[in-house]
Amino acid sequence: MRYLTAGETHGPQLTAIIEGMPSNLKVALDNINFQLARRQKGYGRGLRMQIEKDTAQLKGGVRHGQTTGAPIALVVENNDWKHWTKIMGSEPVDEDNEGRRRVHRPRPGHADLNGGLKYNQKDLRNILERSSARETTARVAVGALARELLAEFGIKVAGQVLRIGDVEAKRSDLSLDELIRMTEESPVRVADKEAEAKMIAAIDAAKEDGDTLGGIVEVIVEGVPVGLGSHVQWDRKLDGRIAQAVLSIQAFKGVEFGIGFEAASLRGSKVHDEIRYNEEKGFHRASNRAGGLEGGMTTGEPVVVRGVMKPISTLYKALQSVDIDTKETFTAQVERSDTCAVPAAGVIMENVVAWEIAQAFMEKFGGDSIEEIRANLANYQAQVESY
Ligand code: EPS
Repeated sequence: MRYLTAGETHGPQLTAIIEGMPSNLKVALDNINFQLARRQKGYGRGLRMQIEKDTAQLKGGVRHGQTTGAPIALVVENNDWKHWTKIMGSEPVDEDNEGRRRVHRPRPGHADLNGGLKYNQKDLRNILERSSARETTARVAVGALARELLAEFGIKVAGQVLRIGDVEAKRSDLSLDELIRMTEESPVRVADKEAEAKMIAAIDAAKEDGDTLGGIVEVIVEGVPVGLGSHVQWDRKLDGRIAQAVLSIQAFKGVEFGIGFEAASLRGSKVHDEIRYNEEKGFHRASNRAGGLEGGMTTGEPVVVRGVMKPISTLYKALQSVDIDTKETFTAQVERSDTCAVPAAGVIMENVVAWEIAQAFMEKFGGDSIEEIRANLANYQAQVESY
């Protein structure tokens, strides 16, 4: 399976084409829209989220609520487009710099300057419009489709925020369903109520100071069969592929699995997961410090992956930069921005991880229809059980 997205943050719409989804998968638009709505929530978002009410439209590949096996075309319109039709239209315009909303002052921390240099663009809007995290709307919609596929085979995805700024949440040993229930109710997607209040206060304080906050989010995938991904070639290792997907989310700077970076300071005896066997569970692990992946393959334990998001780069408390026309130093002016998008980033991460798992699942059990995949999976499960 593969997909591409297109579209600008203030353009008419975001578009995704998804190739390789099997036929006969039930697709409920409500489930896609539910994921889109989750991405728009979260304490600390700015004014743009009051303008957008993201809803997906399926323009190909789905008929009468089921996939046909044809490429799926998916569209999410930007409500803000009506304010930008001239500025962002595809037709030539006579407007001056101001009319075009030309950007010549690159914002530190964004793609503006290196993108402008690379693509030889003197209007940095041509970079920022596409580098914007608005693009994640399309990726969440694609991930929502992947979740439908995974759900068909009992695979569940959940996420939680573990840190915002200097406030850390306590990790709990809630069941996945309980974790989903708790985080869904929380404005910062955290299960630890004490940390929740402190996180909200930290976001308020950063906003007051014209500053922004980053954090850490965790995604857990349960029900994944053993053996997705492969040790035999570097680009088939599933942990590497998930890491790439996570780091491709705007503003993400780090990724870890299981105990992750903590492994650097522990002895091997405190890091590796001992192997056990019993009739009921078959082969399994005594612990899951590896985060569900060894040798680039799933172990059958839950996949546990965390991502680090840096604070949003657009600050009201402006940073210094250099004008590309005059080469003079200036202090950036900001019209609107989010203070903290970590809760939303958690939703995005759930959905990009879901896609990677679904893609590896399709490589292993791939068939053209859900029925064919079901038979392939059952055959493999029987092989694993009798091993
Ligand atoms: C973003 C800047 C803001 C965010 C936007 C991402 O948009 P604007 O410049 O229009 O105020 O609101 O996020 C979204 C629109 C979204 O849907 O998440 C940026 O520069 O990346």
